[in-house]
Amino acid sequence: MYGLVNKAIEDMVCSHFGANTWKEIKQKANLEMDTFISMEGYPDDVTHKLVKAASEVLGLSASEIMQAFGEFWVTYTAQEGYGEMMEMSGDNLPEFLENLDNLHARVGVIFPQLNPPSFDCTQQTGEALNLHYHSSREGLAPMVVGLVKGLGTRFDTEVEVTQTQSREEGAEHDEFSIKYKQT
Ligand code: 1DX
Repeated sequence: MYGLVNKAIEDMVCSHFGANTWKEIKQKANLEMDTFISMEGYPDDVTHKLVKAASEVLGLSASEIMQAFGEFWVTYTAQEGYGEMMEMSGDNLPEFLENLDNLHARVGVIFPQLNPPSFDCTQQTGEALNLHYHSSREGLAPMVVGLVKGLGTRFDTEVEVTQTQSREEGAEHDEFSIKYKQT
């Protein structure tokens, strides 16, 4: 994944727990590199090692960290140069989710090492939808829960996310039932 992802993890840990805790996590992860360049590609393993080390140091499950990270990602990217792109992608939760593949397509033109997931919305009503998540990466469903919650905060929308299909349990892809109400 692009270094932007690892930098976002660093920023999240530092803002909540401080630079010393981050140092400890980085040491535990035992990485080749000391800093990350946003626009450079890194093996997914680097991100996995960071999440595993953070989980050990902070005493939180990997799934809790990934969910918190999903929420963090929405505000982080809006602040770190991708605010305009986020604004172009929708004015409300369902619209943004519908536009995610377009957002990734635009990023992918400029950053060809992007390996984007794909999102589909079905059974859409004014207050609910089913979100289908296809990714070549495994284990990121908890992050998607956090991403949707982060979008809820972004759009002042109360949101309830329930995973209804799981690839870990043999389904072909992950699926989420999303209920929402703009306040
Ligand atoms: F609900 O399943 C809301 O590296 C959502 O594979 C979901 O392959 C917002 F410059 C710049 C760059 C860089 C911008 F090249 C990424 F560095 C992308 C900014 C998306 C904002 C996907 C990150 C692939 C890296 C799913 C989890 C990963 C998608 C991560 C969240 C808006 C983003 O993001 C999976 C990679 C951006 C960029 C957004 C993602 C890669 C998302 C969302 N994805 C890199």
